[in-house]
Amino acid sequence: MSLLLIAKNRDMTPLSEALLKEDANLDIDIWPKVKNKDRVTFAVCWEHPEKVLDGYSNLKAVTSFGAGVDHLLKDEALSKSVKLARVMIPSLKSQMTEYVLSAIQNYRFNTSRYVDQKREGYWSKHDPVSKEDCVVGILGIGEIGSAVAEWLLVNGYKVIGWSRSNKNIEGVRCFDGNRLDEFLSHTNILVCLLPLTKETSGILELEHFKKLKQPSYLINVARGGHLIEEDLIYALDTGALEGACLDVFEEEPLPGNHLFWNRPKIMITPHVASITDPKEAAIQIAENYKRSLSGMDLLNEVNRERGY
Ligand code: NDP
Ligand code: OXD
Repeated sequence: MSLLLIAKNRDMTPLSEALLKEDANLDIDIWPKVKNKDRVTFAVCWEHPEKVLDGYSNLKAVTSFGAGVDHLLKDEALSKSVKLARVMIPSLKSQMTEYVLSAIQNYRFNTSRYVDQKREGYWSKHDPVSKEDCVVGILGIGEIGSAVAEWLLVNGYKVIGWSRSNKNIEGVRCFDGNRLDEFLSHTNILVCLLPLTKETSGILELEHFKKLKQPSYLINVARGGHLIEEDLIYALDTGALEGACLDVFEEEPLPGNHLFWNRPKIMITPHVASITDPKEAAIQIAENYKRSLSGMDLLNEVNRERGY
């Protein structure tokens, strides 16, 4: 029995080392070097190449190396009998809370305008956006969204949340799936922390931007597929949105000729809002490997029907 680690753009050696610290007897392969496909029963995947999981007939379970599982669910080579899981560890939440808070503060205090002005040697003051005009609406108030909400509350922001099922989080007014328009009408800063599914794909669209409370700003830290890119440009040009901070994109890396690069109102980071720590993740992955061998439910198992 062996574990296979597959990632296109990430070195999986630190994860392999951390897994061996958890259990020195593990037999681990790092793709593309695979000793014996038939021995592989468990795989860890991050942005794996298409069809790379073809031909692993003894695969019992696959875990994403991150919180999102959209890359696993769209892989048709994965049989429905293979269990799916994701990594959910405290540092994924704490990094995201810091990222979202700093994106909000950058917007409020005009940080990117001052960076542009410095480049041009130009001195001009801009009023900060008041906290009262910064009601933060979190789309997807799950594991990460609720941690972000709590941290923003501690920092004095008013926070509201939207999720499929109703939630009861102290200090956060929550709206269930049927009340999206109401949620949007109370939101200035829209933060997307939804999983990418059939229902949530394209949710960041013009009709929804127009329903936001003014002034409004967008932070997308979930997936590029949530955003209709041309709607963002239109919303920025027509004033429906003041600006946006984007960490994720339909195509990553964002192509060099993409029109987002030349838009001063769009802040861009290269999918770094929250990065899985291999040492912390190894504990959960080693446990899930053992569980998969004995046919138990996995930690943070994915519900294929819901898509997350
Ligand atoms: P969770 O599964 O814990 O939470 C998802 C939330 O979205 C839940 O509240 C869920 O509602 C809600 N939701 C799902 N579908 C719908 C729907 N159709 N309508 C309304 N609400 C819906 O996810 P996480 O918080 O762990 O992560 C969210 C996403 O963040 C990940 O899928 C990933 O794409 C992204 N991410 C990005 C990172 C980055 O570096 N940029 C890092 C980590 C994650 P309910 O509670 O009712 O089920
Ligand atoms: C994740 C991510 O899903 O990094 O964990 O995007």
